[in-house]
Amino acid sequence: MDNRICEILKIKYPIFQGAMAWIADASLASAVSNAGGLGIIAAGNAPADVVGEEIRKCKELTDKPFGVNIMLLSPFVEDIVELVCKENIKVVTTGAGNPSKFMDKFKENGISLIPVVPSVAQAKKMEKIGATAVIAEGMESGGHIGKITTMALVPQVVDAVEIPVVAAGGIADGRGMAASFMLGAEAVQIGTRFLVAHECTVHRNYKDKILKANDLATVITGQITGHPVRVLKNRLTNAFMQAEKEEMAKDKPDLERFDLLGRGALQKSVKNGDIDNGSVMSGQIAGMVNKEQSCEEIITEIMNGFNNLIK
Ligand code: TUI
Repeated sequence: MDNRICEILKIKYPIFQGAMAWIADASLASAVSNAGGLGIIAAGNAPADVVGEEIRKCKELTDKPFGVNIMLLSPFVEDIVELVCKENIKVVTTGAGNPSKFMDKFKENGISLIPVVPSVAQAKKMEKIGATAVIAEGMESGGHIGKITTMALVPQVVDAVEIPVVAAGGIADGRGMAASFMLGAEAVQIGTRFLVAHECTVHRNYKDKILKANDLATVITGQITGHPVRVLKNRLTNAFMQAEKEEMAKDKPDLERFDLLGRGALQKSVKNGDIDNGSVMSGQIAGMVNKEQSCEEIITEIMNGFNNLIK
């Protein structure tokens, strides 16, 4: 395949695995990389020793390229930047903020930076500081999201920058990938479909909730805190929505209330399987994700669908 992303990153297929915090570990990332995509270990909010262990495991499980995602709101962000340099990681994606202050460090260490951008302005900024590519992530995605849809964001970012654009948000099969390429993207990032991969170590209950979800199953919480997050509806989101309604009606909203509600919520669902009181992050495409497969089967199916459509 004649593709800038594949050439630069030395991967077979232009498919990135979404960096899902607490979920995207060595098991998932190595399986995606072994299948020809780009596996990505999510640092999330984890300390450097935990992430370091996953990186070392991943190196044992694959000899193919893989990346690390740095979640810029993490309290350990500086340590994670040091870690990726020390571990000789070749590609870093970032999310939930502006990675500019780490760019010199990435350049010194020969790391390709591919940040998630939620807007055209942010994409231009990233190109200017020397990003290798950008991930234009629409608000169909699970987790922390921007304000624009993939359909509207991708072509505007493609027109605004020369570097390759990776489309993310609402993509789970060959049709979504082909549509993204029609918008000018040169790769896609897929999260939700990989949640139910055999190699994904997320709790059984989380997988079942994704498999059962329909098109209307997600909701956005946390608008009031400035960190909107797309999750599957459950008892926690009902409590969150109720609290948002109450606090919005006040002159001085109590934002600490949301900190308390959200604290540890992702680990609850991912690790303990508490999908009622935990945060079950998922993209809007969950309604279409209804079978469990290996990463290799997922990638082969997506590429076959894509190639047939492009032909
Ligand atoms: O980062 C994500 N998705 C995530 S991170 C995450 S962990 C978390 N949990 C609770 C609250 C917050 C985070 C779960 N899902 N996607 C990439 C993404 N990046 N979406 C939006 C952005 C973004 C937003 C603002 C990127 C850059 C940006 O720039 C603002 C600035 O500082 O200039």
